[in-house]
Amino acid sequence: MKIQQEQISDYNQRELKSHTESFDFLANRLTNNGHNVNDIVSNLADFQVAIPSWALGAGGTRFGRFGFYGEPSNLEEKIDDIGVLHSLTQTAGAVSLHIPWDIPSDYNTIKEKADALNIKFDAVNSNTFQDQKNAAGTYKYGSLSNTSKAVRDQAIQHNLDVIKIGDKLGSKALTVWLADGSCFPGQNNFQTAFQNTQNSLIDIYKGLPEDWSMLVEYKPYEPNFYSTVIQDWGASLMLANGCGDKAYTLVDLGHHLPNSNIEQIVSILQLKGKLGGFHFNDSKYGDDDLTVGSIKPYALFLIFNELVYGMQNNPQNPDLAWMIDASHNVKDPLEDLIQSLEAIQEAYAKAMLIDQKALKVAQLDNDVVKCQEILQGAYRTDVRPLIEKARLITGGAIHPINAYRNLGVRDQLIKERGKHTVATGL
Ligand SMILES: [Mn+2]
Repeated sequence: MKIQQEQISDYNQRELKSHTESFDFLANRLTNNGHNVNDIVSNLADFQVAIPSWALGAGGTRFGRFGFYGEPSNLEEKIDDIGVLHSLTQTAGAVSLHIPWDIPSDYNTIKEKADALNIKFDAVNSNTFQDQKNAAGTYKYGSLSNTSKAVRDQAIQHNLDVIKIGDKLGSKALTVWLADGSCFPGQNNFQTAFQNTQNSLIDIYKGLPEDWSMLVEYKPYEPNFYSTVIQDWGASLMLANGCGDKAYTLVDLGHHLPNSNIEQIVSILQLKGKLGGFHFNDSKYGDDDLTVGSIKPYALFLIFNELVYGMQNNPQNPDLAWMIDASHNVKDPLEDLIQSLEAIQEAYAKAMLIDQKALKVAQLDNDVVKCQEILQGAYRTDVRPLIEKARLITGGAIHPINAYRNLGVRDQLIKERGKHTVATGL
């Protein structure tokens, strides 16, 4: 399934009048308030978020999984789906592969397909949270932190293999998320587990190509329910610092205890030049993996405020690897991903409307009310016409969800793939 450019242009023609009216109105207002609308639209058009290769099928919980018709059953079809997302939104120009779920059988075919769809290979993800077929050692009691050297070596080798796979495709980063930890007090020696993890990460780090980076993700609980070895940003930062300049912390929105001040975490990590990657999702209770912006859009906006500030003021911090890390249990995964992409762009656009100069003055004056007025003034602006404009000028659809339904994409996928295909990895 490939969407043709004329299909999108035809669709846009029908929406153009209404878009132009709302865009002109907003652009005029923003320009009068001193904003450079062209810069904002062009930043939005440039912003690309990686789609993880495992997110194109239905997700599930430990209680079960309800499949979704027409799921991609191999990596080629997954790349096709990302192509659909990218042609509609022009924001999904990257894929983040999960190994071993998505090892290419033919590297050239996959690369050509991705190239033709304008999709890059972003960070590759290793998996030591499941045992692999025919593996000698088990990760039941940990991988990089395991008390057994043989198991640690197996997990290190897996990560080195993942780097090789990513290198063949043009990836430049390895993301490490560990399920390692303990379910019961006394099960683990915290210090030994941490030190084993540090040493294992150093061995992996040594295998990074020169222009690669390593992203260390953290999570406070689950699947281990008493402790995780890399439980928070502090542990991640210590491990990254213990490896070297090319190792960074990765923040996943869902990997925090309730009410953590995530915007403060990203801010300080950028100050220290150590924020390397960012995973988007949303949650109500824990790591719920819900659609981005569906529960706490204001929190997302505050996080983007810090991200934008960092991108503008922290040259010591690298460009970030952005990825959606959500699970699609009851929605069409492609529609869910479009909604997430739109929520990300919306938060980004609103953050760009914050008058940083005025905010600084208000902060220096300790004018707390004014500070809040500035933030909320930006947040309350309906920025959707700016996002529509960014899509329009890059060849995307003015309203991607409508276009997706209008073009009958899912029906077409079911026709091509059948009803009962199952995406790998879930
Ligand atoms: Mn994640």
